[in-house]
Amino acid sequence: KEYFQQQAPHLGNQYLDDTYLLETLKRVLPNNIRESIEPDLRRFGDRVVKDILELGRASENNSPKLIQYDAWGKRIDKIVVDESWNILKDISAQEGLVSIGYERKQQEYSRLYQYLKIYLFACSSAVFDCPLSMTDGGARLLELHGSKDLLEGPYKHFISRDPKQFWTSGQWMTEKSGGSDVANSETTATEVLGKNMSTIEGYKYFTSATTSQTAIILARDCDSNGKPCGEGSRGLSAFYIQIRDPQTQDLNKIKIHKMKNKFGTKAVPTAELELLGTPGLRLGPKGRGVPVIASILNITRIHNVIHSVSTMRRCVALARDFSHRRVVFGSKLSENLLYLSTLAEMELEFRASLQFLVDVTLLFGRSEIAGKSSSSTDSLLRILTPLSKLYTAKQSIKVSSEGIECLGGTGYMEDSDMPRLLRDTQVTSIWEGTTNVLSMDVWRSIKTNNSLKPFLEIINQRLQSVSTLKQFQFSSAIIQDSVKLINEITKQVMEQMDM
Ligand code: MFK
Ligand code: FAD
Repeated sequence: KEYFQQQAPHLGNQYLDDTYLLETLKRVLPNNIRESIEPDLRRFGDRVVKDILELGRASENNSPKLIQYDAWGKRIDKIVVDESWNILKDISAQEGLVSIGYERKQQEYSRLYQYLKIYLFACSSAVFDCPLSMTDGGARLLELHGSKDLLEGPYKHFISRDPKQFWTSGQWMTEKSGGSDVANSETTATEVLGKNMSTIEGYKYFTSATTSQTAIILARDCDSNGKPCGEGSRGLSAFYIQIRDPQTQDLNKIKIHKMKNKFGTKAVPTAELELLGTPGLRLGPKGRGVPVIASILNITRIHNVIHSVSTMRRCVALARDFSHRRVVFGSKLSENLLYLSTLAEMELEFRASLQFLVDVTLLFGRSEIAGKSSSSTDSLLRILTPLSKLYTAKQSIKVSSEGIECLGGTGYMEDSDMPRLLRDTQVTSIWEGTTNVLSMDVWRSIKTNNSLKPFLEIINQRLQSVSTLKQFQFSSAIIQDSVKLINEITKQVMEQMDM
């Protein structure tokens, strides 16, 4: 007997099917730039649902393993990853997922081009965007604070398109004593007299992308007698370390104690490890580790937005396609108003978040190009980075949870792909600063970067332009009221803050 067979949802070209993205790009990109990058995005939009998706699934199904000892009892601390993970790294280099942002061929739009490719890649790649984000942040930090040697060496590796030359990099801040409040860090960096380097000792409690070649880390400066040079976060500096010897690939005075047993991001190697005198090169001034490493944080936070928005888009794509294939109570779900209202809510959250991502990326791109940047660009970028990260992370958790329900019971099954999307995005509200910590960062940006004024100006502008749209005429009175209210709040906050 032949039983009913439900058709599975199908993923089409992730660029061409993304109608809201296509509309948005028409709005924000000059024609010549859009036309020059479109063929690549179209090709990549297809690739991410073909070999890249298969490689991502293979990585997910074979999580990294730590082999601590060889057969003879020698400590080796080898992390074994699935071969597909290494291939994803090679593809990342060839596709220019870091380099596009540094070649800057599209000038102020280079970041948008780079981040659109990562947006397409993220949900197919088993979160390979995690090592890419930290490599991107590392490259920018070296561009800003690196010596000539670092710019000739690791920087070139980070931005290489040649898989044999391409290196990834980690960002190690979190210790057992605190991830949000790094002032409690116990890791020390002792200056080696007569040499422009320090030896680093300490225990790092979360280190993702541990198979990378390098890392940027925080450590407390000590003099040659081991006495700490400063207290709290003001005593911390940022250091560049080489995790492995480039020739032998042996760990560089590092012991890996444990692989983390995680709820999601299963393919990403995250470990607890100990530095036992690893040589480190200070980046930026002594005691300025937090503001120096913030140039990585502010980039990885944007990558977090990319991952969250990419997750929402993937869930909407799967649920929408399914709605055309599933029949309930005599008609397709795509004709069912109640189901459509659920999809519409998901789509709305996705669109708002995509707008956030495009806004913050355009500002970031502009901020890097001399002559295009301005103090209001920088202030706006400073406030929108934590705000977009905290908002989109929470929304992606909500949307991916809804995505599971949209596919019914099968959505709850591992091989439907939906549980992985939820698990992987659950961490976006924790790593790179939790929601509460980022709320405080929004406040910090208001106090120290004068970001409230340009932020409210842009909200006002947006509300004004919405109120002139024909289809929103009915609500223009409400919009005018909102503008008045925002102006009133701004005035009060400015007065209270003496600004
Ligand atoms: C898939 C895509 C995503 C991939 C993710 C990759 C894997 C995950 C990797 C990680 O999770 S890495 C660890 C991430 N850890 C964090 O995000 C730490 C969260 N905690 C904070 O952000 C705290 O707010 C902070 C550590 C910054 C608090 O440090 P302090 O030193 O107690 O704060 P303080 O005194 O307010 O700031 C010190 C200086 O840094 C100030 O400058 P000044 O000394 O000149 O006044 C601040 O203005 C500056 N600063 C702080 N945050 C900044 C910043 N500057 C620019 N941007 C920021 N975001
Ligand atoms: P805590 O800082 O102890 O926070 C606990 C709770 O307190 C949170 O809910 C937080 O929001 C809240 N809280 C803290 N301060 C305040 C406050 N002032 N007001 C109100 N509430 C507050 N770190 C790295 O350095 N490198 C990595 O590669 C890395 N990879 C990671 C990978 C994964 C999968 C995970 C889960 C974490 C990773 N982390 C990494 C660590 C991550 O950045 C930290 O877990 C995060 O910053 C939170 O720090 P914590 O775990 O110490 O929690």
